[in-house]
Amino acid sequence: MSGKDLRVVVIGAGMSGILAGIKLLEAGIHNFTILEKADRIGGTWRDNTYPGLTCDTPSHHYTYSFERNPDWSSYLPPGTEIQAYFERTCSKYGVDRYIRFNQEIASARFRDGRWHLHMKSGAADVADVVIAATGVLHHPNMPHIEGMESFRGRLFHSARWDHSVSLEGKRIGVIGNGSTGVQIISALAGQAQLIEHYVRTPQWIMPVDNTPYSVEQRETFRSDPAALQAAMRIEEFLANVNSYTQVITREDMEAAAFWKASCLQNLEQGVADPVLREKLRPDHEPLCKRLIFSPDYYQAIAHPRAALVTDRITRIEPAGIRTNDGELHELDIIVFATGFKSDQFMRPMQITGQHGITLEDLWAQRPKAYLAISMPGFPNFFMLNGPNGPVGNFPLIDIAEHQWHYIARLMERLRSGDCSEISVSKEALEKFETERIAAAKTTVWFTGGCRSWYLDAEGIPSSWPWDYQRFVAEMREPDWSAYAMGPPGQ
Ligand code: NA7
Repeated sequence: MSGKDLRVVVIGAGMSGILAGIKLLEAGIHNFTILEKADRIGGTWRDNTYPGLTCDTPSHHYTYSFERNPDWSSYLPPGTEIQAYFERTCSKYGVDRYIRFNQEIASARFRDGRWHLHMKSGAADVADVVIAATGVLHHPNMPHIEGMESFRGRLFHSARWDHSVSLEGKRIGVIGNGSTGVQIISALAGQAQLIEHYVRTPQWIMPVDNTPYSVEQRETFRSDPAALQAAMRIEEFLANVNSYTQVITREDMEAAAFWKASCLQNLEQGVADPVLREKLRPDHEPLCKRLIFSPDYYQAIAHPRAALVTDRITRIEPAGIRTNDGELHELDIIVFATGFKSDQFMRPMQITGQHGITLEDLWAQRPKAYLAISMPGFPNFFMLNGPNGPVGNFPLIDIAEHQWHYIARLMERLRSGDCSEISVSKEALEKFETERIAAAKTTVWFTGGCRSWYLDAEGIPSSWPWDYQRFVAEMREPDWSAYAMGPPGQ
């Protein structure tokens, strides 16, 4: 890219925002700032510090393609290693100099051809291009349970873990059994005096071998890129990410049978107690919810000082949780592993585009963006991992890299002076949304008989509903006929 000196603001210094910084520098764009509301980089890996935190996609795939990491300690590495990877990479590529911390944006308004940003700190900025890299699972979902304010012990969300609280000798209740709840139970069973797992909907659990890589293995990955590539192919095969996506999008019955059989065998063989096994048996199709990979949850929940609670929570009382069988479960700590509001993205930021259109107007029914990247009336405002973006179980880091390539092509038009403003047309977004929703209704997220964070308020899956190959092809080059462009720039 060369030409007009664009001023770019990136929102967020998590995985996608750091990627944007690296790629801007690579393209010779130095006139940019990354605005980060917290005081550290890392996004989800900064916010989540709960015991047992790991990635749920294979480690060697959870890196930027240009910065592989031979040193991961295991197949599903702990969160601290991932946070360290991003900190290291951010500073290695010189991106840290471009980040301004403690700058939460209150509003962004498009006026006279540029974006005017106002921070809660009172600071302001003006940009030609805004890249929102604000993350998908970022806003904790804290359901209100009657009486929760009255609890005498400590109560917090998994993404706001209170490390000042000692777990020793404590009775801990964990609500929720997504990847987070399962990882916490696996880590704490046997450590606490008692750990109770409150499960509303049993989940399918895929077994995974998470044996640490040996020193020799890591040395080989370091010295021999071909060995690392080979390990990645094995990881890919084990995680079967491609077949996973095919099941979701194409109702590939053979692949579906593989996933179902593996999870079922894990349940049958992994849980000896028949009563516990039946309580843990899901009533929906595997993959309807994001599949959980765990090497040890079934052992953990069978621990003598662990308990599965499937009775409904009726209320929280000063001493603990009351369930609908009338029992009071006395607890010292309650952890809400209740997931995230996956429809928030840049909100609560007030974003106003052309002719006074606001993000709330455009997203009144549901968050939407053409290819998860561009919105009509919001010129030169592009998103990484925007609405309806996740592709099957593919690591979001890989998705962001493809999206960046596409955004860079849009920015080239601005930089060359071909046009001064670029955003998808209303018609192109509507056509895209109609096709996306129709395809989404054929996926297992919709047909599989469950609710999950993949579904929006109307029950429509908020994901890329086609296969990975189509996603990659779409990201190669914009279909320029989908875009409305302002007059040539100077
Ligand atoms: P998830 O996967 O959204 O899981 C949230 C869990 O919390 C799930 O088991 C929910 O049960 C449960 N939940 C939510 N609200 C309630 C209430 N009110 N009462 C009882 N239980 C509740 O979030 P995670 O943090 O585990 O994982 C998010 C992603 O991060 C994951 O997919 C990976 O990609 C990494 P439900 O199933 O709705 O009955």
